[in-house]
Amino acid sequence: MHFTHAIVRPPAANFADGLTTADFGAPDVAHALAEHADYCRALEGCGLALTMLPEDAAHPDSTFVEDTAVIARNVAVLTRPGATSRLGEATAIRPALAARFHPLHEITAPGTVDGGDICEAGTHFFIGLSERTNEAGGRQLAAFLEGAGFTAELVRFTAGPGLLHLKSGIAWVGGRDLVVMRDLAHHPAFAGWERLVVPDGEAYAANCVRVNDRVLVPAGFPKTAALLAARGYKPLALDMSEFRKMDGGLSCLSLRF
Ligand code: CIR
Repeated sequence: MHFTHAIVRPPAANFADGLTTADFGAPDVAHALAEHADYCRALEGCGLALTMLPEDAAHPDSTFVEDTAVIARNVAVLTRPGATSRLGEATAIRPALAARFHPLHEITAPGTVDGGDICEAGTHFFIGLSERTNEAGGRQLAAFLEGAGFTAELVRFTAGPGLLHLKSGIAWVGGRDLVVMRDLAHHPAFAGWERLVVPDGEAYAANCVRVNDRVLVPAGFPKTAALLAARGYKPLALDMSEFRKMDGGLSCLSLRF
């Protein structure tokens, strides 16, 4: 897997009006912009060329671009986000995707999919069924992926605090290696995979992202960084404090391809 591009969108001034279940207080937008800029620099440092979309105050959660599409090599699917306030984000990002991907598939009603529920693991896809991604949406997505030569499976899990999306609790980092939060470690879908279980107190760090030769990890979770390093990966820590306040993690801030 080698990425050359990413699409990002900085948080808008009303970022704090987005959806959240976290109990860490309101985000500071100036701080969030600084963290976003560091994130962008990190992606560039990994060799990615960035497409920076403009801030979109019509959608306070729009910095979490990952939820609006699923992109895998030769297939791109515009999602239909599961939260009503986020539905328009797919429409807003469509031109940027349509300019690059032909065909651009899309999830249609009654299906809903948030990209954060979709975990690519090499040629296999775990499609989490959450409060945002429903079975109709999951099946539509699986059909697009299978049509492009991938395998896919629906993964039912219990979403809850700290586990908004499947990828809030799991990340594929390479080969057969999955980073998982303890609550998901024994889920039958992941049997047969090598599970690197995030140490107690560091569940948020399960949302890490392999980007070429680095693994982006949230700063402040040193045991997870050490776990990855011991396995031969090269972790790169990034501050995520303001995005965490809005239930966001590292993967949500970009669409990588
Ligand atoms: C939401 O609730 O939709 C946003 N506040 C957070 C979305 C995070 N996205 C992701 O994990 N892929």
